[in-house]
Amino acid sequence: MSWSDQLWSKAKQTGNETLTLLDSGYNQAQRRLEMASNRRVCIGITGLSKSGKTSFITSLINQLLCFDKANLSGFSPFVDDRIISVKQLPLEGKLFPAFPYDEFYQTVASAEPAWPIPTKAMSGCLLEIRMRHHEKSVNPFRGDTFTLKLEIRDYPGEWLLDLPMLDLSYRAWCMQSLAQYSDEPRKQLMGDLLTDLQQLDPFAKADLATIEELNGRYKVFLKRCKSHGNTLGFIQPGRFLIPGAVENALQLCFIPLLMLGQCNEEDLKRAAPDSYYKVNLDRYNEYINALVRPFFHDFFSDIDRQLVLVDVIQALYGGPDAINDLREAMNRISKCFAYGKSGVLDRLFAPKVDRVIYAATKIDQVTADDHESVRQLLASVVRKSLQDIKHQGVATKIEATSAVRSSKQLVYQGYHAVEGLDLTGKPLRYINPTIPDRIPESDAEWEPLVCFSSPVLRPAAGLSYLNQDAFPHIRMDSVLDDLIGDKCQ
Ligand SMILES: Nc1nc2c(ncn2[C@@H]2O[C@H](COP(=O)(O)OP(=O)(O)O)[C@@H](O)[C@H]2O)c(=O)[nH]1
Ligand SMILES: [Mg+2]
Repeated sequence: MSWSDQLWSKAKQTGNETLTLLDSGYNQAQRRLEMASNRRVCIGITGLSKSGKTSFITSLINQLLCFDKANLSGFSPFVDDRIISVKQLPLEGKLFPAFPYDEFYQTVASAEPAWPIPTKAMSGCLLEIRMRHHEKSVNPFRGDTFTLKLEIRDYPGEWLLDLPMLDLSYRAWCMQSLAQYSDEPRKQLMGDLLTDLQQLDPFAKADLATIEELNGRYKVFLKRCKSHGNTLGFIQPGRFLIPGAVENALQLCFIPLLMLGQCNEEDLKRAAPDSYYKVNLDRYNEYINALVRPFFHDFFSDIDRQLVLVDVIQALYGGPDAINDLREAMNRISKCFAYGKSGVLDRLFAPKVDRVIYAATKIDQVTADDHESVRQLLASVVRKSLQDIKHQGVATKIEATSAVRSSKQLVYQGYHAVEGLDLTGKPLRYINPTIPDRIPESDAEWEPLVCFSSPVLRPAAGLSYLNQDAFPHIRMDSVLDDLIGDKCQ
C-alpha cells in the first residue's frame, strides 16, 4: 500500500479524528505532519504541585534562548555548535495564554531574586530551534538547516491528580476516599467531617444547603492536607484547591458519600433523582466531563515525550507517609497515559508517549556527594510505574536536576555543606543528612531525615536580565538531551 493509501485508510478508520483534522484546518494538520516527521515535539511536563514545573519550564526556555551564554555541555547540538537561533512564540491554535516566561525570568534575575509565582491557570509556549544538521546525517536532498519546534505547557500541578478520576466511577471514588481518610494523618485532619460524611444516607432526599456546608468543610480539609508539613501529595479533587475560572460552579460542589461502598449498585441505580447519591453523582460526572476530560485532552492527549518532575527530597524529609503518598500518586498518574512506540501513522493520528524521563528536582538543596543517591532513590520510589512503562516498550531514564541552582558547596567543620540565602535574603549554611539511595526501612534510618528541617533557598543573586544571563543549573543539559537530543540530528 502506498504512503497516501495508508494515510487514507487510517483516516477512514479514525473518522472522528479526520473530522477534527479537517475542522480545525490547516494548523492542526500541519502540526501533526510536523510531529510525524520528527520536526515537532510535544513535551508533557508532569508533576505534582510544587515539584518544580514552572521553574523548570522557565529555566528550559532560558537555557535555550540564552544558549550562547548557557552551560549546555551535555546537549548534543550545543556541543557540536549546531544551534543557529532560538525563538519563543505563543502556542498556535490553543485557547490558553502564553507562558509568562519574560515575567518569570525578570523575577528570578532581579536584584531581589524570587521564584516564579505559584501557577493558577494553564499556559503554553512554542520554542523554535533553528539548527544545522549533524554532519553524519547530511543528506544531499535536503537543506543544511532545519527547525525543531518544541511545545511546552504549564498548569497547576493540583489538577494532575484529577486524571486518575477519569477511570473512576463516583462510587469507586467514594470508596477510594474512605480508604484514604481512614488512615492517619488524614483521619485526624478530617476531624468530625469523617463521621458526618459517613452518616449521610445516600438514598435520603438531598438538602442542597447541607451539601454546600459539607462541601465547604471538605475543601478546608483538602487545604489542610496540602499544607500538612508538605507531606501529602495525593489530594483529589484538584480543582477544589485551585478552581481556575470555575470557582463557584456547581461542579465544584459535591462531596464523597463515604457509605457508598456498603450500598448495592442496583439499589443505587434506583435511587431518586433528588437523593444525595444522584445529586452528587451528577455533579461528580459534570466535574469529570466539563473539567477533567478537556484538561487531559488539551494538555496530555497528544504528547510524545513525558518529563515527570518529582521533589523526592521533600518527600524523604516528610517521612514514610510522605514517600508512600508520593509512590501512590506517581503510580496512579502513570496509568493515565498511553505509552508505546509510535509508527509514523500513529504519530499522525494517535500519538503515544515514546520516551519517559523521571527527574528529581531541586538537587541543589543537597551536596554533590548526594546527587547520585537522590537519583537512585527516585528510581526506587517510581519503580512500579517505571516497570509498567518499560514493559510497554518505552525508553525511560532517571535524572536528577536543579532548574535554577541556588546554592554553593563548601567545606564546613570538616564536612561538605550547602551555602545559599533563605527567602528573606539571609545567608544560610547547613549540612544535609546523608541521602539514602533507596527507601529507608528502619526507624533509625528515618530519624535523621525526618528530624531535619529543610530550609527553602532563594534563587542565586547576580543574574542580569538586561544582559540576558543564563540561569546556573545542574544537569538541565542532560535532561534536554534526553528529551530532544535524538530529534536534533
Ligand atoms: N533550591 C531550589 N528550589 C527550587 C528549584 N526549582 C523550584 N524550587 C522551589 O520549589 C518551589 C515550587 O516550584 P514551582 O516551579 O513553582 O513548582 P510547580 O508547582 O511544580 O510549578 C519554588 O517556589 C522554589 O521554592 C531549584 O532548582 N532549586
Ligand atoms: Mg507551577
